[in-house]
Amino acid sequence: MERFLQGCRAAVQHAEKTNRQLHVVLGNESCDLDSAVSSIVLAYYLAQTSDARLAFVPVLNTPRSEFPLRTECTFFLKERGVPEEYLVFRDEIDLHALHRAGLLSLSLVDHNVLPSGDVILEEVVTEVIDHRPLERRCNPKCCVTAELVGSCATLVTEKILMGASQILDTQVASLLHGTIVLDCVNMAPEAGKVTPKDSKYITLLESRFPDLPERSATFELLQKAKFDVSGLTTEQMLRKDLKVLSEEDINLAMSAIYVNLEAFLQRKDLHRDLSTFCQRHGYNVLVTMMIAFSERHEPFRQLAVYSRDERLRKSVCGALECSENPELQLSPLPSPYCDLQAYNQGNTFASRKKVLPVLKHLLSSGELVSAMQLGGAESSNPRKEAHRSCCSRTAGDQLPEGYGPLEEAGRDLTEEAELGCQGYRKQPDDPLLDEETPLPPTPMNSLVEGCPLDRGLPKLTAEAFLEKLNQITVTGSDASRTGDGEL
Ligand SMILES: [Mn+2]
Repeated sequence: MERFLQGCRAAVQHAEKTNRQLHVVLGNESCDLDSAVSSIVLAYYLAQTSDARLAFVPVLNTPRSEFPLRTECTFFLKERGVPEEYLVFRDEIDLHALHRAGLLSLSLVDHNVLPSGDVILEEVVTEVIDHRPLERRCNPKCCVTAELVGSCATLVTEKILMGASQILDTQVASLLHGTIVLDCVNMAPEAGKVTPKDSKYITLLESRFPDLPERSATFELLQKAKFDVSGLTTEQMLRKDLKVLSEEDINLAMSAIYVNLEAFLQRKDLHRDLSTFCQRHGYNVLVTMMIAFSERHEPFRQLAVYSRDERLRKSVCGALECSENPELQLSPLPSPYCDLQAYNQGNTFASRKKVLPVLKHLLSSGELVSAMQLGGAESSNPRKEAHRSCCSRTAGDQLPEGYGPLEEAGRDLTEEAELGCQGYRKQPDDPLLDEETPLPPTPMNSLVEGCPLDRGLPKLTAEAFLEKLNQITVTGSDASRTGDGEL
């Protein structure tokens, strides 16, 4: 596998010089574990079973700099001996230039429609393997495998076992195995993800490779890695699970973080990082919800409201303190910074999903806008002016769909409709996008505006997933207990 991946990097570097045809296996832009493993393993399989004149290259469909946010991917690939430095990321290969040079063909895995920026590449797609509902037009030149199973890795496993099962070794089998276990929530039927085909192929893998790590242990480790933000910078931590509400010139960001407030406040250079983060992205207020677990594995929540603008901060704090639906039962906690207000949230059931509408309501009431205007009228502080012009720049919705920094990427029409908030944006490539749906959706930015699915896709977040896990715990399922215990 290592040698194969090294060869891929070389093939990409020399493609235009050598005029060698590249066949790229591309996952979806969320670059979750399913996409990453499906593209690596399928390319590996194709390289060993197809025309040697072609170079088969797995491409992880995210810039390399974004990859650390996919903590379950970085953890699992490292654990299974796939060196990150050998992988090819989307910003390391110019697919459009290769296409123009007539050197490109594509397999799509874990998605079946290219995002708007890549639509031109559709004419060289020769194969699709996906486990979402098909949204693509029929093209006789393209071979489509689409089945609504729990994991795309199941379909890749099937293809290999049917085609050339001898290429499977323990490493390749364990990559597929772990991915299926994670996507199918440890094969627990209560979670509603696993299908008979997933079970069939995971059992087949286990019978051929009896030394594979045990399912539950793998699931626990992956689940833990997914929420493990300890290796991330503060900026990455804040971006990993972020929602942004906008109204006029005001951008209010709310981030969910799986550490406790104490650990968060103790992070090195936290105050500088918060300030830089808000300035860089034009956020006037940043609300952070910390979710952690007590020794008895009970979840608890804490809130931090950060803003350099005192009026805005006080408005937001006031709205949260006075909220009746839901009542948050906030009690102030000591904070080392005067522009950061910290709280313990007594009502542990009020998830971020429930707190967001409170903030949205505050935004649409115009209170924040007038608070900011008042502030602006009083001072002509150049720093504030710089901050404000930065805000209006990023507040615009005219960004090219699916491009630019994460928090500026395409808008999630589902949540926007749900919250009724104009300007509400969500990352289309939320690493946890897949978690809750019975059928995994195509990445948001693949959806054309006005598509019937725009409003129909369920809302998915790490928290919603957590809530679901907690619910399952009540019914006493094994799978959920492991998940819950680890979080
Ligand atoms: Mn998938």
